[in-house]
Amino acid sequence: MSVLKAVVLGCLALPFVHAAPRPFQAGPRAVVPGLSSTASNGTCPAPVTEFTTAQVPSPFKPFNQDELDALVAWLHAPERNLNLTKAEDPNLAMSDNYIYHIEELKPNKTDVLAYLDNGIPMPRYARITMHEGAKQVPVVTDYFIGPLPICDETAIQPLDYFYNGVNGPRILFNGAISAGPRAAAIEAFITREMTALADITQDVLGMAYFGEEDERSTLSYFVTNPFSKDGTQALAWSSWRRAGLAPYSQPTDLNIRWDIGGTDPSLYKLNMVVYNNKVYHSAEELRTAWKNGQIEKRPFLSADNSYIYKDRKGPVRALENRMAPTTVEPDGKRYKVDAKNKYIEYLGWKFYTRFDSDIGLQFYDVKFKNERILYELSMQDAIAQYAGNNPFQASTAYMDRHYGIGGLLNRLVPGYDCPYHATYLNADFSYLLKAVTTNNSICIFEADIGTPITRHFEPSVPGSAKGYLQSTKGSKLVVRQIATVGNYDYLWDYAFYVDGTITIDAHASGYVQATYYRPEDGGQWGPRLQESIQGTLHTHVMNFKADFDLIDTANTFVKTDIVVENVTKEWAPELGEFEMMRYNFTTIETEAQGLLPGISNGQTMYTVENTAKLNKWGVPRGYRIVPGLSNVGLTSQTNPFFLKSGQFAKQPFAVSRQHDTEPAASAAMNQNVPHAPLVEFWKFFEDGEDLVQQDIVAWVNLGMQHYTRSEDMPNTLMSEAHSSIMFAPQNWGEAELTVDLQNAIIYNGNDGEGPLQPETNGVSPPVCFPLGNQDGLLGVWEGVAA
Ligand SMILES: *[C@@H]1O[C@H](CO)[C@@H](O)[C@H](O)[C@H]1NC(C)=O
Ligand SMILES: *[C@@H]1O[C@H](CO)[C@@H](O)[C@H](O)[C@H]1NC(C)=O
Ligand SMILES: *[C@@H]1O[C@H](CO)[C@@H](O)[C@H](O)[C@H]1NC(C)=O
Ligand SMILES: *[C@@H]1O[C@H](CO)[C@@H](O)[C@H](O)[C@H]1NC(C)=O
Ligand SMILES: *[C@@H]1O[C@H](CO)[C@@H](O)[C@H](O)[C@H]1NC(C)=O
Ligand SMILES: *[C@@H]1O[C@H](CO)[C@@H](O)[C@H](O)[C@H]1NC(C)=O
Ligand SMILES: [Cu+2]
Repeated sequence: MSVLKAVVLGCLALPFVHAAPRPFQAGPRAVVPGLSSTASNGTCPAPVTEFTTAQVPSPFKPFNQDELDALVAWLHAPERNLNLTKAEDPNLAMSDNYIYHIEELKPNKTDVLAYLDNGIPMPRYARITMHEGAKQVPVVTDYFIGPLPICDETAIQPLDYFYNGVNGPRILFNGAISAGPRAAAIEAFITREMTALADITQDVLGMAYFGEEDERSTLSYFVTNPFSKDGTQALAWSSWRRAGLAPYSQPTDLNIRWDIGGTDPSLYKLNMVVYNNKVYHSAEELRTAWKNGQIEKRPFLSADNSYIYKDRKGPVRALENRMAPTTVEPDGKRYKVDAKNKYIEYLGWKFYTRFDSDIGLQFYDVKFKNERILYELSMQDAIAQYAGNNPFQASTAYMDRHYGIGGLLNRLVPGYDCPYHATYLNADFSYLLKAVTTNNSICIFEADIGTPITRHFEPSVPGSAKGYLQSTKGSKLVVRQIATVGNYDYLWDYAFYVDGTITIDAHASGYVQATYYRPEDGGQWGPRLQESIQGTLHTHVMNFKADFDLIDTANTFVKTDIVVENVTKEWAPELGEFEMMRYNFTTIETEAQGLLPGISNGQTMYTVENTAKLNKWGVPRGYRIVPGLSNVGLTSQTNPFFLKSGQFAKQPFAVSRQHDTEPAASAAMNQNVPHAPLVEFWKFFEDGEDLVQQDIVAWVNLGMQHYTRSEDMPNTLMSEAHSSIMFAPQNWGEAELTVDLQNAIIYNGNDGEGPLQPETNGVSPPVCFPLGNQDGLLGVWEGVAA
């Protein structure tokens, strides 16, 4: 361990330090104002972390196991008359009714605000997803139950008001998730069919499938989504891949479609086989072709699959044996967490978080300097649409809400996934019929934004030979979650800056869903990535709901375009007519105008304003929605796989009226019914409601066109697989909002004789924090002042 490393670790009193902290051997260095000595003693005491308690207990509370059990018992009571079979019944069949999932119903905004602002107690409800295979027309239905705790008034009702699709709160059974008895039936059926084809797959692919648990299986498969259009049929493509680590990146050229319609698995059928772009309509047809030697075999997957492992290889780079830089908090944490209420305070920011299995983290009642900015900030869905010269990739259109993003968080690795010293929160939620806690799966940390937040240098000030310089430290609080949804790891950061800015950043890593390499494809769907595989062109889109409540709920959406016009000016007679730009303001008056285009050349600014609340200068106080990196949408408007289910992703920006009846842009069950989804986003806009000084919601997208590259192997890089958006104050205050910060320095040239004295507002590194010669604050001006 190098001396520097020992000092840094010792100074921060990390609990897991291997070597005992060693005293710091300080070299000479410049005087740092505010420091009582010039040398660190090398051992900072562990700073005391402060906690907080939310003034109002969180309005959101996942059910504990007792509450879930009570709901299950209540639903199963004979007087409910629901003809339910126990979900844990070993003979549970698709043709039974059973409770699939229970969670806290997302409460109405009306009720949450009445509770937060006026202390009016909130009613509590449950959302239930029921598989109803015993019904005459088998369906899956969402219900809500309440009020809770269970009492005489407690009732179960279809959750009509959440959903605007043609089938209300239900989908036809064929669109149901492949889980429980259905998943088991599909696996048993595919095992039978593939075992019967084992001689052919062994010959053509060099691999075979005998079932997930069977040790002879060298193949594995994945059934892609969506496998239905509107729930009337279910035709599911499966891609055949090498079993083991990361099958997604080891596909063969074999794709098979299964008819998995209905609740009777004895009616399941092999529907189509596609190998080497040739279609076989039945197993018999395939076998006949094989026997007759009519199958043109492609090369086996390369035996070497070392490319999927990230084990270190190659020479070590100079100095790379040293630990990478990291965020440090030499003075302790500047944020406070109430872990019980999942409530956080940071330098003027206050907010609650909510969590559910569909989408994970959400933010509520976000206030800055005691004024409400957002009622809700929440991801709605994370989707991906693929394309490729084979049926599996061409029909893949994932909606990750379906898989339960919140349920797919995993433990964050300290020092790697999150900086050392981060604070970890558990995710508490319910999934299926269980109360779940995923320990340490959300991290909170403060970070340097990497630049000063403001800065200026004026070389000389009138009346003084010296200048004026100010620089203010830029910091932000980051709340992070990482969900591993199958092949991909998605990282989402929500950051709250000292200047009132909020950012969302999404990054992706993990394995690409690759395609078998076919040189004749000419790279049209992706380049060759390894011996046997090529990349697959796809689009990622993540939709976010930003329910701004700037001060109160009466807000207005304004579009400011920079337009260019030919003008003549009396003061420029020699120019005649010349082009000049100006702002042109458009208030988005109604939802009919609420579906907004993307921004070209930055010549449009979208702002949410409260036109009844003016700043000191008479300008409406507002926030701007600033597009960031890669705010992409889906490339196709009419593709069948996202026809009506993914409308939110076809829309660069949108603004609608907030309604408790339009709580989300997507739904977990949208996945398999793209032609009859629970939520059709564009319907929010059909009634053309007034948007001026109303409770409005902005819907925005992050995403990326994934131009796959050999650098996606073994895992996609978070540097480029990155998308962001920013919400920034726009005339929110009378001036920028960091003028109150003490972490700021001023050198004011009017101070008279002697070296220029910095003013650091009483904040400087603690004595124990090692600084180098270059860190002195005195003398930096002497060259300039001369
Ligand atoms: C109740 O469900 C079972 C299957 O679990 C079904 O066989 C039966 O017909 C159903 N009863 C009624 C009255 O719907
Ligand atoms: C939420 O609001 C909607 C629309 O007003 C209403 O229909 C619904 O019953 C409310 N839900 C609850 C749980 O009170
Ligand atoms: C989560 O943390 C709790 C409390 O520290 C502990 O009892 C439990 O075993 C942990 N769960 C897992 C899965 O590690
Ligand atoms: C301004 O006038 C010039 C010359 O007629 C023309 O080429 C240009 O397109 C005009 N610009 C705009 C914005 O109308
Ligand atoms: C300016 O905005 C108004 C109101 O939306 C619109 O009618 C007009 O066409 C815009 N002008 C230009 C030059 O874009
Ligand atoms: C080092 O300095 C800090 C104050 O910054 C003090 O709390 C600590 O006790 C000192 N440690 C030693 C070993 O002197
Ligand atoms: Cu991707």
